[in-house]
Amino acid sequence: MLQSWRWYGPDDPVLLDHVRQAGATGVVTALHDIYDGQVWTAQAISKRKCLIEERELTWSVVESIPVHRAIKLGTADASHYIDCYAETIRNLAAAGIHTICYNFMPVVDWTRTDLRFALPNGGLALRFDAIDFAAYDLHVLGRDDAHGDYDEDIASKARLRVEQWSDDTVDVLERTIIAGLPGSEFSHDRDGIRDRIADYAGFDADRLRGNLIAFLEAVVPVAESVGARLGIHPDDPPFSLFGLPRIVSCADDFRAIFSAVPSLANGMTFCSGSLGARGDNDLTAMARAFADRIHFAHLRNVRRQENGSFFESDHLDGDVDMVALVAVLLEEERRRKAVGRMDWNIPMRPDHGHLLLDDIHKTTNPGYSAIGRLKGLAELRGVIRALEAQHG
Ligand code: DNO
Repeated sequence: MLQSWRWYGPDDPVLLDHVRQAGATGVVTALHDIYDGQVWTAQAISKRKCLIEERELTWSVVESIPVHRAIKLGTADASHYIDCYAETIRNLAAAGIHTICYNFMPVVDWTRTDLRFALPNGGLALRFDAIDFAAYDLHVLGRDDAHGDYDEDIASKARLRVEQWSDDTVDVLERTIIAGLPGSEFSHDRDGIRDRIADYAGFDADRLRGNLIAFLEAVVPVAESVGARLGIHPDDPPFSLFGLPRIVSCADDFRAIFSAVPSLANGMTFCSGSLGARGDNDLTAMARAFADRIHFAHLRNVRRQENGSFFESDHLDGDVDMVALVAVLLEEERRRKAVGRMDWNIPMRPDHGHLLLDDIHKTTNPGYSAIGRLKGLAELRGVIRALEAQHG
């Protein structure tokens, strides 16, 4: 596997020199300052690529080219933004960058409620608490119709929860949920998110899926023609938030996406932490079923808790059978090599890491501190080495 590392660009407190020390050779990055659907020009791409290559690293994956909300909503200007997207794919491919991760989550990208959840060993992890989320949605945001989206048990726990909150608690939680975690395409305030949610009035999963398929029908042929591969990232968490449809959460969702646009350029980012937050997702089976379309892997673990809550556990310990998953990915690499696929070396990155040691007191991007990921990568590398050794 191609060992990679997410880097947020020149402002990332974790430097490319640190990436080298971690032993990764691939860099996963994006032009994060271009988030409004504009074309990434050849010059801007080349500037970023040079920074990476100066450190003797390779820009292995783009994470992400944001999909403009006009495309998700299917508004009249969608085709303009689809053209821009296609142009960006062409420009990246011309620079030799062929693997592109993106998501199709409405309004919010990845979402947590707690960025400093204390682990028994003193480290800190990211966590999603379903009751905190419901309490925020029902009682702070006060979203219209929210009551219809929670069962009575969750709603009554949420009612008790909100009574215990101070103004500060609400402030921190609100920022955590809606201000956008690193790499998110969106940052909202309370009124802003109400408006964005209202944009989706009358949307169900089929309508959102229809817009995803229209997007793929336009951009997948472009990707295929320039040798690029698109890997859709699963919803994180893989269930509805704010009553909005999520359509990339389980095996059936992926099947629908792939059968609508069968080209292998229409693939997935296999994010074990996102998919693993749902007990009914069998990750090993999903990796086997979609192996030939896995263009990128995010390797991370989760421990599921009551009511749909979860926290990010150690990379090898949690509800995801990481060893079994890596074994499927390595088997797929051998299969690709045997059939002569050029993209046999699947890029992976240690996804997220705990706050550990000195990092606890530093300012880092949540989930993307150096030491926690260093540990994660080292553990995963050990698994890869040991499994590879079994095959000579
Ligand atoms: C979080 C990331 C996501 C991911 C996007 C892909 O850590 O995995 O922000 O980059 O959803 O578009």
